Amino acid sequence: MVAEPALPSTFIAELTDIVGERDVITDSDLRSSYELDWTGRFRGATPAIVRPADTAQVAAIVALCRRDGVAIVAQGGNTGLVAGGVPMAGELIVSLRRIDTLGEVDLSARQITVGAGATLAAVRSAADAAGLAYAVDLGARDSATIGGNIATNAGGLNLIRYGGTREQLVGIEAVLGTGQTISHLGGLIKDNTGYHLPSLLCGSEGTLGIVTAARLRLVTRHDHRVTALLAFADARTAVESVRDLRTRLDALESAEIVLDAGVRLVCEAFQLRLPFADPHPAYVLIEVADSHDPTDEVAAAVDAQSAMLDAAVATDDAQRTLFWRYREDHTLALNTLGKPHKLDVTLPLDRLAEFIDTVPTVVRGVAPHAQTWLFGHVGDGNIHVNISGVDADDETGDDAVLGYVASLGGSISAEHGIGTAKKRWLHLCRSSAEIDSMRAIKRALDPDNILNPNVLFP
Ligand code: FAD
Ligand code: 2HG
Ligand code: ZN
Repeated sequence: MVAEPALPSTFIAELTDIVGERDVITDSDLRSSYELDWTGRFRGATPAIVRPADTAQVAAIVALCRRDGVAIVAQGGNTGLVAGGVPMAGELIVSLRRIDTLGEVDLSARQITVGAGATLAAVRSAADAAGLAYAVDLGARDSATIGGNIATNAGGLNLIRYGGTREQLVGIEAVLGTGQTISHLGGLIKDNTGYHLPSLLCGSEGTLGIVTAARLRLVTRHDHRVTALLAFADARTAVESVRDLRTRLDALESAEIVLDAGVRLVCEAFQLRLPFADPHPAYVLIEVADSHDPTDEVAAAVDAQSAMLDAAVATDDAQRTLFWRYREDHTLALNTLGKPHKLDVTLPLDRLAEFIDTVPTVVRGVAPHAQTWLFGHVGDGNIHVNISGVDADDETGDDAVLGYVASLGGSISAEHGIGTAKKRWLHLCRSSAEIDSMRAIKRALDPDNILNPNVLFP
């Protein structure tokens, strides 16, 4: 929590000249939802939210902020989970939500150009309506924006098949901290003309430029889906089974792990029935999508899993939705326990089961009253560790988990980014030479250090 920040009224008036009175928000009640992160754990404070309608307005705002040294946090849907999109140091919020254009789907190139403020769900629907699909999907699809997805290099539920956001990004438009606008939206898929700026901006968490538009790759839409829930006695057999299923099922789109305690929490929070008559320690949700009905291939692959204790295949949309709720509703259900600490880590696949088995003990060792919840994108080696029952600012559990992750050769952020929440641990995964190089890039593209200056760097 920071002290109430302020900007001179002349500065607010200049912002108003750029975007109009309606789109400069200074009223404290209206500011509140922009200042608080999705988990409720991180509340910042901002003097104002400014809502540009196009790239030229973003450029004008950046120019003004450079002139007066005003720090900016770019914000999309405010679903980020690392306190990167909320004004933890009193920054001005530039909300991109108004820039939500959806271009025509280019069927021959299989691409679409969209505004940064378009929601992921809107982009997915536009692709679907044209008979194609946008490959990235995640639980916050209705609020998360493409600009936010790009800034965090969002991973999500389909990464094992298609890669994450960076792999979908063909071109980008952004206003850099230098005040210059770069716009490279032509959509050429072969284009070796120097540094690939879309890749650089992707995952940069709003520190180098404010993304205003993107050219995205679309993929084949598969109309036949089979979703199954497999039960296992432990994490080791679950992880081994996923490894085997990947070799058997080319069209495997998702492989997600949940554990008994998390499934019970979800079922209690939302009055859902438990998945099987008897509980099992670990469950893997798989989804296969193809242009023909893949039921027989899935059945054969599932039958081959000798360590599996039980399995259920969704026979209709209602059951498929229920299976996904067991997984996706973890994040919502955990919020009923307070304000969990969230750590999105990746482990090498051969250390994953050991991590899942051991990490609750690691947390209890430093925070005896804490409870550890584990679930995630097991096919990618990405486990979400949530710690409940500790104070919002007590980071002893976070420290123990991230140190343990690093000791196993893992990453402290698989997909949510570093934000402000994890910046003190960046050194666990990045050498000082790497951090120096990132700082040099930051200085070159944001010489006045006005773009999200409070995130990423320790
Ligand atoms: P915000 O929260 O608004 O911002 C996130 C970061 O991006 C901030 O640093 C912000 O400054 C920056 N930013 C936002 N817009 C721009 C822009 N136009 N230009 C420059 N910088 C910008 N993430 C995953 O990777 N995989 C998941 O499976 C996943 N599931 C989730 C499920 C739930 C229920 C929730 C709440 C979150 C989930 N997330 C997941 C995290 C989050 O949704 C993603 O990180 C998402 O990409 C954030 O988008 P946003 O528009 O909400 O960004
Ligand atoms: C997910 O995969 C998200 O559901 C959120 O990345 C993870 O709540 C979390 O910790
Ligand atoms: Zn995730």
